[in-house]
Amino acid sequence: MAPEVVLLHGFTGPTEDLVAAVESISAAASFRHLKTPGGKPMSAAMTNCGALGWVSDARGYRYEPCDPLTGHPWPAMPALLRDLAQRAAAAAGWPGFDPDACLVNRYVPGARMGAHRDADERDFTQPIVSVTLGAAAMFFWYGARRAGTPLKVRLEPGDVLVWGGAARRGYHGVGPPLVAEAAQAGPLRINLTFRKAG
Ligand SMILES: O=C(O)CCC(=O)C(=O)O
Ligand SMILES: [Mn+2]
Repeated sequence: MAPEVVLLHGFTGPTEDLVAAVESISAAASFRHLKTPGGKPMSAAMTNCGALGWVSDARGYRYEPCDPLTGHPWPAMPALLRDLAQRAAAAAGWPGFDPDACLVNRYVPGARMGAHRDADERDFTQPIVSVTLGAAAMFFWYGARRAGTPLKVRLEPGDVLVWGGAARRGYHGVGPPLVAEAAQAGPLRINLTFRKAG
């Protein structure tokens, strides 16, 4: 898509088992609408699995080992998901990826994520691996600056997008689920992003 931003079209194969894994994660750590440090609720609902989970509240953005809603550790990262992330990273040119965090975003019709960069992790030598399930959406890649006309790509369920190296801190965002075209999959889009956070 851009230097060091690699689209692996259809990489996951059938997605039913991945969706079932997400359901087991959200049964233990439910989807919630986090607030930005400024107090605005985010339109995507989210949860986490893995040793660390990303949270946002009035104290800022950070990773936490426990779910603030329950006080319990985040659900473990299912082997199916970890393995998928490792294979995708290797296929995109980053062998040896060992994610310790997986953010799970859920987008209902109209929900989106504005331009931002993933910058709360410690290790920027490791890539981001992003998996689309459910419905398709347009993904926007801005690159080094949050300005100008982004590159656009339509992410289909089963697609995996990997970015790393000089692109690791690139600005990106995503539009709402493409509902009209998602009759088969239902209107929800689920996105998994795997990171080496700690
Ligand atoms: O849903 C997406 O495709 C992007 C999600 C994302 O950028 C994030 O969780 O930081
Ligand atoms: Mn992001």
